[in-house]
Amino acid sequence: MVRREVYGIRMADDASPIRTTACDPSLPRHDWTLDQVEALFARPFMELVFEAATVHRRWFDPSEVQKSQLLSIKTGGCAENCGYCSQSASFDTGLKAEKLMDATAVIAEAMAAKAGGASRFCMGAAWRELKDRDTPKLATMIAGVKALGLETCATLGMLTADQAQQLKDAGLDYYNHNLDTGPEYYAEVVTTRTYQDRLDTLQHVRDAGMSTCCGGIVGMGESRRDRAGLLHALATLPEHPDSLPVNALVPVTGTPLGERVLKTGEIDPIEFVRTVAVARLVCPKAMVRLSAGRETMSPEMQALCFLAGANSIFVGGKLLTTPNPEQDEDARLFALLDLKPMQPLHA
Ligand code: SAM
Ligand code: DTB
Ligand code: SF4
Repeated sequence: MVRREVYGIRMADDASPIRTTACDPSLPRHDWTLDQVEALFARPFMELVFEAATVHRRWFDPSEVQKSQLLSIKTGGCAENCGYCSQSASFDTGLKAEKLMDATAVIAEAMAAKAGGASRFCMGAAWRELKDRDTPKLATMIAGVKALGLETCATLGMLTADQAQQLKDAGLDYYNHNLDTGPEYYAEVVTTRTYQDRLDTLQHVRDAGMSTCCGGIVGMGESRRDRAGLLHALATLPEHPDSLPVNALVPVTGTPLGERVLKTGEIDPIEFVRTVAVARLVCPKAMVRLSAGRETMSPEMQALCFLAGANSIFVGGKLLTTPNPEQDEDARLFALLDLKPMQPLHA
């Protein structure tokens, strides 16, 4: 029987579950099996990075990296118990809760972000779900940020179908809602909402015609199978995420998962790069964002991530509540690696 190799997985020509796209492994597929995704993780590292870099080049200019900037518009006091999060009211992390910012202050921050070189502005709120009473204020913020010529993104917890439509009508381009980890490990991370709750909000976002930003966190004590489970869940969504953030856990004192990692040590950096590479392979057209955790990554590590297919970062000295490399540091990184900022698609 004639056999061929796709990402090193030997396939029988006519019995292959991936036969429809096997001729061109850079084409998006939605029929990945968990075993296939795990097999990608097990590829020899150099092959994996080469394959991811090859697919990256099929869809993107590898010298371009998108810059997004985050702002916490409502900090702390969150009703969810995500075991990694500084903002959960369930853990004593020393963070002071603040109320929702005024639209004018948010728009001023967006202006500064644009002046600093960001092309997308993401507004984050420590909410379990959006409350209808806050929607008008958010609509004003979103419209104001959009009017600056920035792509708009928000992450506000769970949404109903109506709320998603209202945000879209206000000018919201992207909605961030992460699956965080694979379905098997999910209950170790959060118990106040289900995987299905997250999937439902993502469906409302897609139905409203917004682009999705959906990814997860690596280094929370999960297994490689769990990381494959996350990427399998993302790659088998009805539509692949438009943006796929890969966060490295920022260990926060006082959070259960942060405390555990502070004791046991962080994930092997090469395993993190593997996760970025597999994300690029299974969601080839997504913007793969090297998200939280860059503060402690060396330039060499970040270069490997860009080589493995990451093409987006958060810029500015702060993520939501934790530090991020300052502008001048990223300017040096871009110069060192001959990278240039990507122009916005939606603005
Ligand atoms: N409350 C909303 C929600 O959870 O969807 C929006 C804000 S929440 C902080 C956005 C995402 O940030 C989370 O889904 C998680 O993936 C990421 N995140 C939060 N804390 C983190 C940490 N300590 N390290 C890495 N990623 C983190
Ligand atoms: C995402 O995946 N990462 C960002 C954004 N989406 C909202 C948030 C990272 C937060 C890191 C921890 C903090 O600063 O509180
Ligand atoms: Fe709340 Fe979001 Fe933090 Fe979870 S990740 S505790 S939902 S702010």
